[in-house]
Amino acid sequence: MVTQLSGSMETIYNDVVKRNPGEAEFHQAVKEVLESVAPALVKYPEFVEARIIERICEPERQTIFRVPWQDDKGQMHVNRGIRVQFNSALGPYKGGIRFHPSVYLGIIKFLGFEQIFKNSLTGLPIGGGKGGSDFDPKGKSDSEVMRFCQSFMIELHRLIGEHTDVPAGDIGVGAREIGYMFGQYKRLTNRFEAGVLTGKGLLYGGSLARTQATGYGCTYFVEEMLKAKNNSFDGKKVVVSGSGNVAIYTLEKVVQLGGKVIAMSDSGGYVVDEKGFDFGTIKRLKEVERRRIKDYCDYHKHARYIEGGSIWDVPCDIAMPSATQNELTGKDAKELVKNGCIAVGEGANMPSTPEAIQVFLDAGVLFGPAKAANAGGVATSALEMQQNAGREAWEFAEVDAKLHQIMRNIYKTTSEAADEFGVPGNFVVGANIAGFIKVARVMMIHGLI
Ligand code: NDP
Ligand code: 2IT
Repeated sequence: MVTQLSGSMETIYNDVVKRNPGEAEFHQAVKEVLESVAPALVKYPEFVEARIIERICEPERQTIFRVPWQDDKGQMHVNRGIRVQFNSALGPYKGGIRFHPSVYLGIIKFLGFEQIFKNSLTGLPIGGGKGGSDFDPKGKSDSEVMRFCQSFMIELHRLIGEHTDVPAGDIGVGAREIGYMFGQYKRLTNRFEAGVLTGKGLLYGGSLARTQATGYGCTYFVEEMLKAKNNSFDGKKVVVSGSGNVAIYTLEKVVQLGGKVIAMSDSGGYVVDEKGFDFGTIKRLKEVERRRIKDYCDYHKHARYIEGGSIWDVPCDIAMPSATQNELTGKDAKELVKNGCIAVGEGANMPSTPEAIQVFLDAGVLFGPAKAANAGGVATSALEMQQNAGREAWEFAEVDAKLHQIMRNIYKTTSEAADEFGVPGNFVVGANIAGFIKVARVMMIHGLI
């Protein structure tokens, strides 16, 4: 990665920091893209003239709203809802909704900003956006979650639509929440507009393989990186952080490809199972019973739970961070490299700190950045939109085959861009440039908007 910003890029970056005070995650995401795309601006000086970088860093629209709701005891609460509609050059705004107490504007903006380039890489017609709330779904009853989702949608419904903005899930938002939000949207608009949300249940317009798509896609991306080095998942020890949607289906696909997942986590700590995690147990524990990762040890007595600590201390061949932003630090990266890690696939968004990324690149570790590696989720959301538009429901194998092909294409596009711009093997620069150029070209075509 180019670690220094060039003069004009530094001016733009400083301006972004000044205009968006206190939004550290957004600054971090912008900085990485600005560092990466400098060589593309030499090839396309017209982007500089048209102020594409400045325009791309400014969301087209951002909305913050009050979400009042009542708990089961009748007590009233207020949370904050956010939707950032970042860029619609390539299609309707598209990106998930996150419910987590840490959510604030800076997190939603970093996610929305990254989503622009990720969605561009998929090759599908989707712009970039993101939303969320500081609501904490943990420990809430189904009816509390429902009331919250309904209240959230009372505001959100004005902003979204199948041709305008199409939200989906992210941390804390899965099929249950999407169901409640869809029901409320239908009620408020009097329209069964299937394509307004993705990640829907299979009984009312959801796509087979969307639930699996991010984890499967990330594993396919790492498989491509390994294949290019005549290597594979076969016999590899893999550490997957988190134990949510992305982590669960990363586990399933890694096992299918002959690897063994030896550690998984949640925000409380991590479990090590040297024999390899059992997919059935994890799926039941997390998706049905909504329990904690430490409860895995109740079913597999040989496994051990470590409270707190860093999951990256567990020696492995492949690391797949799939929990949250900045969960893998420079120190963690050094530990992974020391223990012989050969590849990293980012299932989460921005899970590695800039220092960690530099350590991996310096050590020649195959590094699949989030924008490329976890794009399978949103790509399959776009496939869900296609099915909804055609009132079709494709077979699991058909969607999975399309997802697999999309991930192969993303790998190819990313690695070719890295080669073309003089940094072979640097998929951070490759993904940022490839994603950026397409959006920038369309922004030029659309004129000054
Ligand atoms: P889930 O809510 O299903 O799972 C999140 C997991 O990460 C949980 O195990 C959770 O632990 C852990 N986690 C969340 N926040 C923190 C934190 N602050 N510190 C430590 N652990 C944390 O979310 P997803 O699996 O959907 O999302 C995981 C990541 O993947 C996110 O970065 C998301 O943006 C990204 N992503 C998701 C896509 C999708 O399709 N769902 C698509 C592309 C990227 P706990 O239960 O203890 O909170
Ligand atoms: O970060 C992401 O790409 C997602 N949370 C999925 C977004 C989507 O619209 O499917």
